[in-house]
Amino acid sequence: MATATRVTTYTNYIDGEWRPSTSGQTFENRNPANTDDLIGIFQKSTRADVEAAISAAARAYERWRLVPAPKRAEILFRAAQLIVERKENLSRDMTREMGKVLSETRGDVQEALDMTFYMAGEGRRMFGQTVPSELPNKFAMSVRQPLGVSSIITPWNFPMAIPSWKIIPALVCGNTVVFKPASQTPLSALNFVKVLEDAGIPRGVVNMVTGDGDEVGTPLATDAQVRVVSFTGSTHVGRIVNQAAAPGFKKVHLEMGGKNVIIIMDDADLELAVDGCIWGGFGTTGQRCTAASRVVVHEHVYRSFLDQFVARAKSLVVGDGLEPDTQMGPSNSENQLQTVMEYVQIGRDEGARLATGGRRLEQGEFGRGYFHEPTIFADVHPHMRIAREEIFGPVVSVIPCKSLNEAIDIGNSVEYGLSASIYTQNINQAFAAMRDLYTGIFYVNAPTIGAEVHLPFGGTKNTGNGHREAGTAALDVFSEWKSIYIDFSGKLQRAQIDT
Ligand code: UN1
Repeated sequence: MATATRVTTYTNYIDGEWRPSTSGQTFENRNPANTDDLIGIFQKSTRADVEAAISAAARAYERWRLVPAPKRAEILFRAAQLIVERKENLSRDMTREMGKVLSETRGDVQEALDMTFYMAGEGRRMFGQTVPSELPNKFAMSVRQPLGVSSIITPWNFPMAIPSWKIIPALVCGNTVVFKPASQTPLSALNFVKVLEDAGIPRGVVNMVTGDGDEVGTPLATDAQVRVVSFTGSTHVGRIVNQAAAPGFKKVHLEMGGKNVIIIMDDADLELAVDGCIWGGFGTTGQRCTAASRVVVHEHVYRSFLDQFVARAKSLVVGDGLEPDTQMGPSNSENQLQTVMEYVQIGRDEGARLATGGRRLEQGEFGRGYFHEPTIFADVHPHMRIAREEIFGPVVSVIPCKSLNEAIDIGNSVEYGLSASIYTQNINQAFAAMRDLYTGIFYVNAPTIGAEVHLPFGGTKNTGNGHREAGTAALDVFSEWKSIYIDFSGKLQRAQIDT
């Protein structure tokens, strides 16, 4: 683990060995709350490194697929126990490299832990189907089969949770893995791989290669030996991954952008709704694909809601996520912060009313990191770019509405469909919104964030491509069905023949 006094150079993990890249080149990983803090040096890998990792995974697959699923699961169970032991250090490393506050990085590690225990349990289930055959003395069933080498490409906002949602189900199903983490959070990725190594994952079953999207990501999407690609990131990059993988007919699972709405009706518990909007909008500095970046409020309670929401946003303590009082950390990078600042300008130019925030924080300690004020635009019109495009930062658009139907139309008016929520005391309104908001996740009287690992996670429209991760849906991504017919009649029985 990196310490403040000694900077470690970390390597790739290929075929059970920690190896430097053949490029001889590296990149730096710095703390977004304090860029003077150099966390570590990581490998800038090449296509050759990725190919070595894919070949190792392909070789290991021939052994790993034959290990009984409950035995694979025992290793995962040990991994989960190691995460329990290491949780505090893993969380601290994650806050240092990603920026979100310690209570949230503990939550991120907890999600990885939950997923690992959960999937360890699936090793003893992994249910298939048995159905009656249409012929006598014949048995029919289908079983899950692994697919082979799985490419796992993950973002920086959930540096351990998201890799775990992909890698752990891939492994329990019997696949092997080549993992490319985001270049902003390679230490958390490496910490996770180390857990798997220490738990006894056989060599070649999990491989990790760090580096650029183009150089490392492209072969992961195109190499003939890869059978599954699971990607979480922007819709723009997801489309590139999807197109690159298409000629090889790989199974592609994509989890992309969001522009999630919270609807607040005139009978809502406003205090609860304000709490939800603060957490949903500014938790993780707004850098969740589930973030509540739009709040649509009934005109009868609009003023009152807005006053309370703005007051609460103003009172949020921004700072280094390792400080116990901090409630909101920095943006993850200068680039990300620039995007936030561009959208603030776009919102102003479009005529939205800046109700609070809107500035980069640069005074004193803030000057060393990528900090921005929690920002609320009021009186936003649904056609404005700030109400339609994913910002991935601490910027929330508040939009007035006159009815539930109008709120649902606004909710559905964006290209994304990940998560949505309604605050109301009226069960009829709650159910109507649940049915009619076209998203993969829906909440009643809770914000748009906070999905649990044993339910399917994913979205509609340009958020995804029809698959879901987490829950047993994850098994569907990382396995395919084999249907088996066993004829014990001792004679030729011909199906689909009229007699
Ligand atoms: C993401 O932002 O990509 O539901 C994942 C949530 C978290 C996961 C978010 N459990 O907000």
